[in-house]
Amino acid sequence: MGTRRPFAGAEAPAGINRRDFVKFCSIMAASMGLPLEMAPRIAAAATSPRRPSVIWLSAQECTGCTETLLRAGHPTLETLILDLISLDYSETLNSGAGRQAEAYREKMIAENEGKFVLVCEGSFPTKDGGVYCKVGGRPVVDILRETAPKAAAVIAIGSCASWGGVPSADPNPTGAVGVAEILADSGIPVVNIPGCPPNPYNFLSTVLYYVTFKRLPELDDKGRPAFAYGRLIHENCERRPHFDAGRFAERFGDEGHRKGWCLYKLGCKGPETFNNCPTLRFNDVGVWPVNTGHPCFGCSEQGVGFHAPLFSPARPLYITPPTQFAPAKPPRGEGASTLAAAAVGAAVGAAVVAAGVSLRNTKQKDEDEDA
Ligand code: FSX
Ligand code: SF4
Ligand code: F3S
Repeated sequence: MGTRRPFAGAEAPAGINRRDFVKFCSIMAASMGLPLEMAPRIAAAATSPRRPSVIWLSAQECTGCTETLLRAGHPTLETLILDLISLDYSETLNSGAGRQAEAYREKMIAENEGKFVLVCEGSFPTKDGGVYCKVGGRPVVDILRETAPKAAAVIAIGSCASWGGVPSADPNPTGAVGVAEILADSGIPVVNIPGCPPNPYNFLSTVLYYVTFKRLPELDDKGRPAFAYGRLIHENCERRPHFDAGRFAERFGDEGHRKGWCLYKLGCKGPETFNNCPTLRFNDVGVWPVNTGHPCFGCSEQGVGFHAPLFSPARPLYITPPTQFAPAKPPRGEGASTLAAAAVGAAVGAAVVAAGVSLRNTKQKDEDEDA
């Protein structure tokens, strides 16, 4: 009797070869923290002809979130997104416009009530009755309020939709807030996928999880999928050994910067930002802000990106042991002195952080006293 192949029956979507598809589903299972045995279930769900209807609302944003999904360097992503869901309304991608598009949105919502996924991109203005962002002549915030209760799930994509993002930066002239704040009294749960833009794979994994298991993934206390936002950037950063050894770039272009040392003193917010950028990376070529030489500015963290000054020291939330270590065996000739320096350096790193925190606290105290 022959054994059934685990991926039997799950044909790869058109345009993707089967080997790539099987590999992709295995990577997705791993990135969601699931055992590899789940990969065939994910493959079956991803290729099911029953695709969830998605209504995609756009409010105050730059369209970067849509762009990051659809202009991905790897064709698999775009193909899978559009194969996985039935995108029934999206202002960026609609072929119709005006009254025709609005009428189609209402029709799709009525036909799929209780079953569609509402994806929101951008922040929602609340000042002056929400007049600062209108769609079809109506404040988009009103469209959100009437649509969300009819959806099966609500996903806020990007930092703008999660907690206001760019449009909510001081002085926040439109009273921009995220979806969860608008729906706070409704009891409707909102999944936040923050980032400006977010990593498209974090969105794809969340949707894949939903279509595979018919429920939302585990969320943290800020509504983010725990599998993607469970760790501080600082915990997985490849520059972390330099932080622990007390080696910091002091200025852009100085020797430390050129040598790839830690960017903490240039304002890196990795120690207070939860995201998987160092492990997932972007654009299929392994880049992320810190490995291009730019400090993380906390684009995905509530109250950090677009709110904290760019070059001010981060408030390290906690100091954990690094997940990546400097080589235990020092390079030839450096011997014990390197290890001793590393031990001293770890203390230096902690001291620098403590100094940064106390600097911040003093500054805050001064501001409080001035207020
Ligand atoms: Fe905001 Fe997304 Fe940044 Fe832009 O739409 S999260 S400004 S990448 O586009 O909402
Ligand atoms: Fe990496 Fe920034 Fe942490 Fe330095 S402070 S180790 S650059 S995340
Ligand atoms: Fe944003 Fe920082 Fe990642 S700036 S993209 S959260 S490294």
